[in-house]
Amino acid sequence: MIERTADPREAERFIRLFHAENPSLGGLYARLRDVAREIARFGTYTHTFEELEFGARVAWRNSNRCIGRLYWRSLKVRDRRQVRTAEGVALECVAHLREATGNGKIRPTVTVLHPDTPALPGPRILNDQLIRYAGYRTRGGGVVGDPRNVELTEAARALGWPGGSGRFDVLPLIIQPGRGDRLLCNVPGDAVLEVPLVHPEYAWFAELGLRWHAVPAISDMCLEIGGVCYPCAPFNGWYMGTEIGARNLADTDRYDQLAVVAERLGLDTSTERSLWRDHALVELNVAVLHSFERAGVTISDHHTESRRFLTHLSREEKAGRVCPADWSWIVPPLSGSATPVFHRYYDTRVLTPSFVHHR
Ligand code: HEM
Ligand code: NRG
Repeated sequence: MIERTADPREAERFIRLFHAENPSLGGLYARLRDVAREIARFGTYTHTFEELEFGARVAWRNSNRCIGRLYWRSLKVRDRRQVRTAEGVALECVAHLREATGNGKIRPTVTVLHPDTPALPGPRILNDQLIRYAGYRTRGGGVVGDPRNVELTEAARALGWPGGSGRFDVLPLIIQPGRGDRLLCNVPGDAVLEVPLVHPEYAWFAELGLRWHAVPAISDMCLEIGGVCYPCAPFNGWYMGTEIGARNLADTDRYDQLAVVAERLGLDTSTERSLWRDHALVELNVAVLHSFERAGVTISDHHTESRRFLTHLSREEKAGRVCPADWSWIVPPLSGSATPVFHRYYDTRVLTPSFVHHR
């Protein structure tokens, strides 16, 4: 739902959940009464910081597509609910990146900006992540950069971004405030940590000129807590290597590097049966993990992250909860069957609080 008024039943369900999981708090009935009154008068209500923090953490816990949920309790919640101007949102996004990136030891973080209210929608970020590489259409019908971001690049240009010509040009943020015009904001270079990709054995790999940013920060999902919608709540964890090595740099509709890598490896690309794609995928993924580690940037491999996820599942079961998951997203895109998450099914329930795609 994209209601700007808070559904009182959702609010009650959330407040009950918060108190059920934090039994030492007390005061459930007084809080339920206050929330009901607030909604009746204003059409919405304000979460306490503790409710917000719990709600955001549980939204991560409820992310069916996320393999990285073991550390859901340690999510750092930056409460910036008073911020609603485009300039304010831009500053907070940059501050978020700086804090979450640290010196490479990445901290899972969410920044919560102004919610939707009956009076006014909250601000929104048009970029699907805080850091995205431009994709420029060429005359020949190809793309320089990330083909996934061609539309976003064109939207930035239409708003006056001069653009560049590189394969890894960081796009500006496009911020839509609740009222008024969109704002274009360049992300300062020192807020964007990047890792140049090298291979532990093949010196030529560096010549491919590949790189990736350290922090995946999803910025276009709505954080829904107890009937309140926070449309601007960018969050990040760290990368699992396959996201970069098996998808972003490998997919044919992304950077499409498998043939390039296979050729440099001297593989026989004239027949599928040489499994040149598979071989190139592995070397590309080795390079990603090696390069991040060498740069001191947090990253995990899919075997470790799969094991952690199963630990998370059993912890959740012990806590008496179901841990819903979407097999098609949880299983890594490389060596799926060599990871333990492949060999079972999951509960597919959809729970709230949650991060949802409204766009
Ligand atoms: C999806 C890993 C932290 C929420 C994913 C995916 C991976 C992943 C591999 C699938 C992405 C894809 O296939 O494109 C991790 C790792 C983390 C982490 C290694 C390290 C700490 C977080 C945090 C949050 C989160 C902190 C929220 C607070 C989500 C959500 C999705 C997702 C909502 C689905 C995104 C979508 O629908 O496009 N995660 N994650 N994750 N993760 Fe995590
Ligand atoms: N596959 C996307 C990122 C999706 C979310 N992945 C995470 N999230 N690791 C990509 O940019 O490759 N996170 O919050 O850590």
